[in-house]
Amino acid sequence: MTTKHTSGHLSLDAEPYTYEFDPAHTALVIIDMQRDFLEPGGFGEMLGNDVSQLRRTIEPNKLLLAAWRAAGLQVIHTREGHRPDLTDLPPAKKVRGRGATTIGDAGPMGRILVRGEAGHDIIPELYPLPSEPVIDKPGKGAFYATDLHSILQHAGIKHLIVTGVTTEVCVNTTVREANDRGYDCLVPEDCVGSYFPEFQEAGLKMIKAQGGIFGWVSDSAKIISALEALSSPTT
Ligand code: TIU
Repeated sequence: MTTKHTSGHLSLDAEPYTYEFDPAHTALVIIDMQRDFLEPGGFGEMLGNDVSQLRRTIEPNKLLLAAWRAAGLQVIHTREGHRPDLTDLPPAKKVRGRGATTIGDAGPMGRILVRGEAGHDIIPELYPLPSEPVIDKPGKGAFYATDLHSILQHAGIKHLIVTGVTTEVCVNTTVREANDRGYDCLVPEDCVGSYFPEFQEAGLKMIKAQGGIFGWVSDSAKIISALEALSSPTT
């Protein structure tokens, strides 16, 4: 059940307990919904991963993004990737995995995880509007070596709804970074995905364990109905 709390303040069912937020001070942060991670024939699939595990998040993210935009709230997108000259690519990251094809090499949709290449860009279903900041991040966390914290601070943001891929890698790292910087993070479980079902489950459990050690877990339908309560208050 979703309730309208007080003017501008919403609360919704979440684990480990009710999540309370003021939408005007809350950003929807969509992590790395990039073609190379999600599309058949991309880098993720080339590594042997099952992209359908991630693709099930597209529709719920579309609905949540549409509701968030309709309410006029802050949206931020991120992309994992590197400069074309790879000067921001740590050598350790370049060689990790000992793959024949690694970051910066020619891949199925251009150079892998290089800014400006087709595979690096966000999938068309969730494409950013010109007014929505896109954070290009060289790491797994969205705060490391980016201006995300400044952008959020200038916009007065205190709460983050974090969606995207992958649950245990870039979403988890970003939620941990955000938590340490004082943001209250909510993760809608249907809007985050992992190539590995066991990591999807564990990645969500880690966030909400120990009284919400890093944040809260809920789902997109609850967030959308909370927003509807905001736009049509009953009393
Ligand atoms: N965005 C993100 O999670 N990047 C990754 O590399 N994820 C993997 O699961 N490999």
